[in-house]
Amino acid sequence: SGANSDSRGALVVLEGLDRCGKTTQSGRLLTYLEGLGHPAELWRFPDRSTSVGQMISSYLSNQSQLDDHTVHLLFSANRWEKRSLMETKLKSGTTLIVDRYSYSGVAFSSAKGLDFEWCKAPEIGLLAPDVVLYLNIPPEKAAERGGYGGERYEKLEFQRKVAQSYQNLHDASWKIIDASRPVEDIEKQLQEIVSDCIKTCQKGKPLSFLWS
Ligand code: Z5A
Repeated sequence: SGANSDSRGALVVLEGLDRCGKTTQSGRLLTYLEGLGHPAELWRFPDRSTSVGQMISSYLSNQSQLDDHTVHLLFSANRWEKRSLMETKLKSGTTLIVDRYSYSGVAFSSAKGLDFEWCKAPEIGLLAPDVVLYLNIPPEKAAERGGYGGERYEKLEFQRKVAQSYQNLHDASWKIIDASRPVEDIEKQLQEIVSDCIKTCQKGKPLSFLWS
């Protein structure tokens, strides 16, 4: 199936509230794809390994204070610094499973009260995901899972606002997944969706850009 010269890997994004299960499911998806012999990598944003990522990390763990607009632009810059590598990987046939992306950027910052369109603007021109797997869970239920840690956004009232902001971001690339179910049920559903998505990309579906 790699015969098509426009064949490429898929850009698969997982989104959702804190504790919705993204980390669990993205790891399982990677294992699944590796088992099929399909080239795949697991990425996550923020990517705390870069210097921009370290500024974000220190902010999230309450070790530094930053203006809300500033931190929004840092999160965006953290995606821009990975953009060309992302394109290279996809074009070389590697599927990227990405734990959080631009939707987190807009959902969390607009939940703080920043203007929605202002929040979307710095994301324009980043690669658009082929599919967004939104792990849907009531904020109360997510909070029950092992409890929240000490990071800045891990508070129930704030997560409720984030859930509302996410609602304004749904588009045709989104699949709403019931994330309250057992891990294995969700895993199975994601495998089916991602397999279909990969096939479409192997057939030469062109890359597209946010916000399309
Ligand atoms: N942020 C932002 O503001 N702007 C941006 O542009 C970006 C991010 C990219 C850090 O993200 C913060 O940055 C984040 C958004 C903001 N703040 N919040 N909230 P992060 O990625 O470092 O942190 P996180 O996304 O919140 O990760 P997490 O806490 O690791 O949650 P998770 O990955 O969704 O869940 P999990 O680790 O897979 O599962 C949580 C627990 O539930 C764990 O004990 C599991 O065993 C359990 N679990 C998982 N699935 C199930 C099911 N199905 N049933 C029962 N229990 C389950």
